[in-house]
Amino acid sequence: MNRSAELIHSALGSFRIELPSWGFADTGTRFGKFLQDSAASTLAEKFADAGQVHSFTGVCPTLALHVLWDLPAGQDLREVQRLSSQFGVRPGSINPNVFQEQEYKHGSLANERAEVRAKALQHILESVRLAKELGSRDIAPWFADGSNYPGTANIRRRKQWMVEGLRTVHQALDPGQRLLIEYKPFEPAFYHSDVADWGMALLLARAAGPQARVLVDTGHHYQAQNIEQIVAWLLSEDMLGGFHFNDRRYADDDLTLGSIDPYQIFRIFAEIRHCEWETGQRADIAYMVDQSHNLKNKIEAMIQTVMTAQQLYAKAALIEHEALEKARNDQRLIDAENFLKDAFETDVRPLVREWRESRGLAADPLRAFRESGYTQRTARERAGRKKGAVSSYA
Ligand code: RM4
Ligand code: MN
Ligand code: MN
Repeated sequence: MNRSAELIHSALGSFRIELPSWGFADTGTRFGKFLQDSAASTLAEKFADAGQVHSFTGVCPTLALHVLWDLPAGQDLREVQRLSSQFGVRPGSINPNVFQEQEYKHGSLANERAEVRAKALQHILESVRLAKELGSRDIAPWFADGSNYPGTANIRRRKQWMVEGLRTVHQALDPGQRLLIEYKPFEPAFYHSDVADWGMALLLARAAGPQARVLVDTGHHYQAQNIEQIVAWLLSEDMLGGFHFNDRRYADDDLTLGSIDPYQIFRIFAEIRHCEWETGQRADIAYMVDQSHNLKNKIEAMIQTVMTAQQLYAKAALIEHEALEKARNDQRLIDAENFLKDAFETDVRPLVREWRESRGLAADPLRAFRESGYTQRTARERAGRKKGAVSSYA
């Protein structure tokens, strides 16, 4: 095997990507949903669809679950375990939902009303319990908390409530578990968001306790923000817990990873790989997709995303770190930059295909999935049942 093949095989060998259960259901924009006959509407269907992505790509062994949508009160967890073994996909991160119910109009853990804060806290604690029972490591809350008009919120007081809530959640964690704190600058709140950026998430994670980390959703940044610098800083603070992968043109668009700016994702991977090269250790980062495909076939879009992530990760694996570091130290700017560009511009697809074949996987997972006829079959089986029954954010 030549050096490039070795680098790519070893990088892809340990690169796993979690899938979001909500990416298989009918979701939409705030203007409406476009329904697909083959979309999943039950937890069993979501596990089945995720199982398809995993069986064709071989790298997606876990499924992120949203508590309200997937694990409503009374859900028999043995049934979840049964689906998990039937479809070969384990429950992944547990995502509390403290943004959908009426009470959360003015926020959850940062709400002015003690009874709403208590309700949100109970829900997140229940999520921790579910995670323990399902053997999930990460609890990943995202907070819609914020306000729409200047002067209407005591920002410092709300920050303190957020700290108090997260500390209590942290106390409930088992030793191996982690609390991942996701940030987002705006939407649904349009004046201030209580957890608006990585600095706020970092401070909250630090205040919560040693098992808390920051979660970076690639779509949750302002235009032109240097996400790889954020990643580098979080890595250097040992505070990067995980990613939600997607792409964006304008805001939190949930477009397919790499569809708009593949170099951005590559640069993120380049920072991670460089840090791993320096420390000689794999960074403990949970990679996950957070995309809802309103127009594309959901399973195909998920496979396309996984293939894109693998290609960009494989490109980053080709970076010559030692030579790059030397060029940096010698201030040879063009050489240093070209170490990135050369890796990025390499067509890694033949080597990625070769890696798949060496694992007994389909060389082209998208094509293999299409040829399986799964979409046509599920469209027939699932069409006609009550649509829109599944709750979602659309
Ligand atoms: C948010 C955020 C969360 C996701 C919700 C549905 O914008 O990305 O991770 O759980 O959407
Ligand atoms: Mn997200
Ligand atoms: Mn989002």
